[in-house]
Amino acid sequence: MAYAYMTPTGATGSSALSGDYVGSKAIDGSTDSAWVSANKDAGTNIIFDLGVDKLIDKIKAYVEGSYDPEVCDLYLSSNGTNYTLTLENCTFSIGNAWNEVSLASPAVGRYIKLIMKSSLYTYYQLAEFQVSVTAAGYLENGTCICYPIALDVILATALMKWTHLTPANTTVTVETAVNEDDEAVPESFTAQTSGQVIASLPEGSLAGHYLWIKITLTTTDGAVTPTITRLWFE
Ligand SMILES: [Ca+2]
Repeated sequence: MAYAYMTPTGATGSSALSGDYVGSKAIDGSTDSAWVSANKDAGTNIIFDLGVDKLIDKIKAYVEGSYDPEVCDLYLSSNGTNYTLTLENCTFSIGNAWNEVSLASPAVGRYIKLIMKSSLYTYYQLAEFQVSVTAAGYLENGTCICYPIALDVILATALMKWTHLTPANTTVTVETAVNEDDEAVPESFTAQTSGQVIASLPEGSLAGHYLWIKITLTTTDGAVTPTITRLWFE
């Protein structure tokens, strides 16, 4: 999983002290130029555009020492309209140096809105802003639990099999559970091996018992996901 810092492709401040301090000054590659807001009015913000959705794990900002510490809330959006509060009280506490701030966990967004909350100076300021990203594709681990299947003698003796595709940094886990309630998801599942009989079979009669299958797809790479291509009994 390769995260790398990128400079956003666009930056728009909700206000600017003058034409010399517009939002784009925060992404022009120079720490000598900066976005500076016209005031410290509530809601003052700067919105960065990454061009496309990215999986974001960190940001870093360069602020002047006289503004340090500068505190803001970080919001993410994929469409530029609906924003989600992702990190509260994001603090840039090192003036005249890069401040790196990690998100609690990687999150997806194209637009990053920083709503400024406090600074030591009369205005808000950002000299440069970068975002640590990787491709946004398959973002989270996922679990699917199938609708329960009524157990019978044939199912109990059949071999449970599946085929899957697991690119690097991905895994597929299949587990089974058996209970006597076709509406209550079992609390615990047992690891299942392809080509084996159902691992979680109870002792004795199978009448009134139900089989549940839980599949977990795991990826630590934002760009690829594993796939279950087929699952069957024979
Ligand atoms: Ca700059």
